[in-house]
Amino acid sequence: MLDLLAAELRRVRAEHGNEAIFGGSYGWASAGRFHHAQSQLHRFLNLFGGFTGSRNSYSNGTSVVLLPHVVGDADTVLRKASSWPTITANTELVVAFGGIPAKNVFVTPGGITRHGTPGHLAALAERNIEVALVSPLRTDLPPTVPATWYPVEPGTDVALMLGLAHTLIAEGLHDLAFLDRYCVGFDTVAEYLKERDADWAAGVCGIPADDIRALARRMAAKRTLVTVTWSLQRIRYGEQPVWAGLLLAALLGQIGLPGGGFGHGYGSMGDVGDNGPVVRLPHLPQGTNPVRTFIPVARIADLLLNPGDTYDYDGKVLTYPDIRLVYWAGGNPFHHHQDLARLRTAFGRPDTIVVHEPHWTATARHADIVLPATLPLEREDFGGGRRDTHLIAMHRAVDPYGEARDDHDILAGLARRLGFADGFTEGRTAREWLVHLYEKWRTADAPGFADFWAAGGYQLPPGPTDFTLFERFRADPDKNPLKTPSGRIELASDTVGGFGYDDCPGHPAWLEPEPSGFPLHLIANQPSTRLHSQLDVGPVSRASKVDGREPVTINPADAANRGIAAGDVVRIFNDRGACLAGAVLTDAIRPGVVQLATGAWFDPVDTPDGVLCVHGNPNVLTADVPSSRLSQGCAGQHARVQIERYAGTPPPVTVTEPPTLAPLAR
Ligand code: PGD
Repeated sequence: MLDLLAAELRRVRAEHGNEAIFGGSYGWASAGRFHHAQSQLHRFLNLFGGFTGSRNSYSNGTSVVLLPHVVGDADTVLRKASSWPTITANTELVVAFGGIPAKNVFVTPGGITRHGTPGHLAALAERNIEVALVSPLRTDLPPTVPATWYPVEPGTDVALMLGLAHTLIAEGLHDLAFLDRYCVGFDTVAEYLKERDADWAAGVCGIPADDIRALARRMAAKRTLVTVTWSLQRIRYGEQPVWAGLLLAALLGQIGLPGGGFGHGYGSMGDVGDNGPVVRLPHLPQGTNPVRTFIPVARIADLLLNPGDTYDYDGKVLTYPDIRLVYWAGGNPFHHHQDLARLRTAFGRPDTIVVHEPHWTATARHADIVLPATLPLEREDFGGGRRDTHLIAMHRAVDPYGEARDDHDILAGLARRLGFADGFTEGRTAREWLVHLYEKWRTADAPGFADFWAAGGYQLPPGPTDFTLFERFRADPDKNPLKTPSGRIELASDTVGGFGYDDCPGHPAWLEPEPSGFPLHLIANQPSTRLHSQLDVGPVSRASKVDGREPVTINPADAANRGIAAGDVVRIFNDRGACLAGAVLTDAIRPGVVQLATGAWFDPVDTPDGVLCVHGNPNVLTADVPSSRLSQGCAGQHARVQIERYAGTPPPVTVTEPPTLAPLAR
């Protein structure tokens, strides 16, 4: 198989050039730093002459394009706003747009040693810190944290934020001195806000105007942290909730004060708000990609379907190259991408699709060549994430299953056939790489590799926690300006406005949703029983299924209107496709809203009405549209749908069994 693949890589490079190889290979892969599948693949493809790559992430790909224009540096807001201990010591009111969903905080890329967020959430409750939960789902905050629930209509947080902002200004509660010294663009937004009072906001977001005004007054009276989850930017016009949340915090004048201001992603990932040391852990060098072409990551189907087409991105006009070979290791696009029927068509276009996978995921099933990869328990590695307390020695627990090999070994075998084995492996086995990377990384205080490995890990020394950027800016904005054109927080941006994008104007704005003929609002959020689609066939995830299908949460009133009872198999559909799911009824969801987590392995059946996923993957329903022309981010968090009780015997779920394979022609 590797001979065949080496020949195909050579052919594509010779006939079409390295640009025709798409190696973005987006995905989480699994814990462990050396065997990180994308790092291995990118090192390999760089040595092969390069590849068309991808930028940003499905997690926060909209924010990371917007924030540099607004605060100069996305990382400032994403990872260096108030730390959890600072919040629990100083904050009096947390206004949590999207909540702080505890289910998301047990992971970080590379692994995580200790789980701090649940303890910090408990501390919020112990210290009687007021929490305003703004979400259609009550489950976006653990039930143990007392909160006032504002069950906002999905996708209307911006209207609520603007209504709050209007109240602050109308009642003279905004901090003019702060706005003057640290921000630009206040006059522009103040003019825009004139028409957007609390009554207007109430009509859009469904929260009573009196409640909006009362919340604004409490925000001005207390040390207030405004937080916005990453899920809120994973929608059409996803820049707006982030920018409007920042505007709200700027009006309060508390940015740079301990426990006040703005935060983004508490509850979106385990390391946000963590005050562990900032340490670069050992990692595999990837080399340099000589090919310059790339896509914003969520444009994968457009890339494959529309070679030669142009599109906007962050003030530039880019062109899709003509992709002939797709190489994926450590990701599951048939889980993470939107409009899976369209993605299926797109995957039919390149000459060859290659996938490394430990499991028979839908992506593996759509590939021409599948190379079985090992799981972390079958290999040796280092584990540890950003701001972690330990570097963990990940010992092999079991031998590799069947013919599975490490991504590194697969790629080393290919590199040998292609004539650059020495460049790829540098003459080292995987174990020798671990020793080499560790010894190169360790300081005098850390034990040698043998002792580190025998001890099972190493406790990292304390280091700078680096939470001071906004504090330094606040202390002296002339000496410590932000990296924006003005050096200040840009409440209105001439740069963004100058791009002329109708779907992302030059200041935070309410943009009307596109009309839909489907009555219910679907939230396709992160699951609580697995990481994305990983181990969906494992016992924890399977125990949560209803009749073997992904549970869909429905308000009892919506269920009753449709004759749906708890435990029924339901069909969720719109004009892009349909899926089956198992009904779970609860009052903890706003009426008119249904929730179906991502990650059920795509199990398609072709029907006269189009594709039906019998297992419950919401990405058959989500639209493959960008958040905006600015960021081209993923907009998969929401979709409009209808639901009905499934009449008759539902088709069985088959994706949990390996596919039947025809013998390989020799
Ligand atoms: P995973 O299920 O983690 O999803 O998308 P992502 O592709 O990261 O896929 C990782 C795959 O890597 C798994 O199939 C796993 O088996 C495989 N794998 C694990 N370890 C290894 C290894 O060592 N080697 C190899 N070769 N393979 C390995 C996640 C993405 O989904 C993200 S980050 C977000 S935030 C998005 N969220 C949403 C959303 O909110 N709503 C919708 N509708 N869609 C989303 N998609 C996005």
